[in-house]
Amino acid sequence: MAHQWRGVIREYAQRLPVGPATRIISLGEGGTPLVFAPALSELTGSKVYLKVEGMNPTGSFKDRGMTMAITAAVESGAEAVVCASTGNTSASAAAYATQAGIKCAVLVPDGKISMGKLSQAIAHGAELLQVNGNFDNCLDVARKLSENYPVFLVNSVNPARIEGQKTAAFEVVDFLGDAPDYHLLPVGNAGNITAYWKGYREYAESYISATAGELPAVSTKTPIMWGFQAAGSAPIVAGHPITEPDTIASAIRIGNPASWQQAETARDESGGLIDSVTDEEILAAHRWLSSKEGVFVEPASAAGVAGLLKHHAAGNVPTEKTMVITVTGHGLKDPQWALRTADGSDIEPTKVEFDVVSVANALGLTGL
Ligand code: AN7
Repeated sequence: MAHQWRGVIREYAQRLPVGPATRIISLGEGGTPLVFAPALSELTGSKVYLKVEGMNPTGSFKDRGMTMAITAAVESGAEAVVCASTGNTSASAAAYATQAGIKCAVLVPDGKISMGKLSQAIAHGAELLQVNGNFDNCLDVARKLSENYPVFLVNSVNPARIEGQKTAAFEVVDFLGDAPDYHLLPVGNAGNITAYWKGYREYAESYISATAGELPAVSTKTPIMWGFQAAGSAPIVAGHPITEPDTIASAIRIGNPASWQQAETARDESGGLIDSVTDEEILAAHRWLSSKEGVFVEPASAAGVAGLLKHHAAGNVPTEKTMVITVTGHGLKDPQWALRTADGSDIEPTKVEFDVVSVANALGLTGL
């Protein structure tokens, strides 16, 4: 008999700050596929898996954190939430706030978020404001709004978000039987790398649960964390904030990450790295995923794969290891990038008449 996944809070209740009386707001997030990537595995000689986070209810990993953040908002009696967003956080906040029956305001950089994400926030009835500024400006205003007005902040500076997002690391270990040797992912505001590192550490150590007492370690080790920023928006790599971040990967166009320090901790404690990948490398990885692995992602989501390809070319990727790469959001969020060739020209689908000979000719088939 089929069993429905119950969402990350119910699946991992013992390891999350919830109790028996908590009203859980969930859309069934998490439980996403860990897909073996044959072409990347063949290239590197390691076993490479993709954690396909586009399979979450609103199409990105943000839902794992949002189920916790909106649950916490409701628990605190909030009637409205606010977030700044490059798009995915706003789509997720709007959906979960709708289920909770509370208001949602989102601040997005004007003209800099994809149509798919904009449509989601609007479809769910969020109060959407396009701010004349970038994401970092939006986050600054959202924080001040939550400090001075009756609105609850659901950006990843809210610890509830990190708690929910750490469940992705639990799933990886639960599916593989142990932690992977390496974990690669995109870095924007740096909440996700913070959350994965927290999850991996909690699974490798005995864990004191609020509801269940001491829980034994689940994994024997933690992975080496490799995070990748877009080259035009790579403050952690540069060592200073970027005032005018730029990249085609709009989801990670962030110049001053809120969890900067925690990302460096994850890097340093795991013996890993945070590096940058160019827009060309991101688009090549995006194309690799769709054309060789069968996985369609939005450009920012391909940054981890771009990082693997870059470091493989430089001879830095070991063989015979287990590697997990998080691909963070669905390709349908921002589909325009698929309709372009590597040299930037538009791809036009072939048009044919409705007869079998025209179709066979267009496909280059000869008769039996
Ligand atoms: C597809 O939605 O910051 O390093 O406001 O949408 O945890 O910020 C999105 C970030 C990677 C970076 N991939 O994750 C937002 C937002 C996708 C994303 C990231 C984002 P973090």
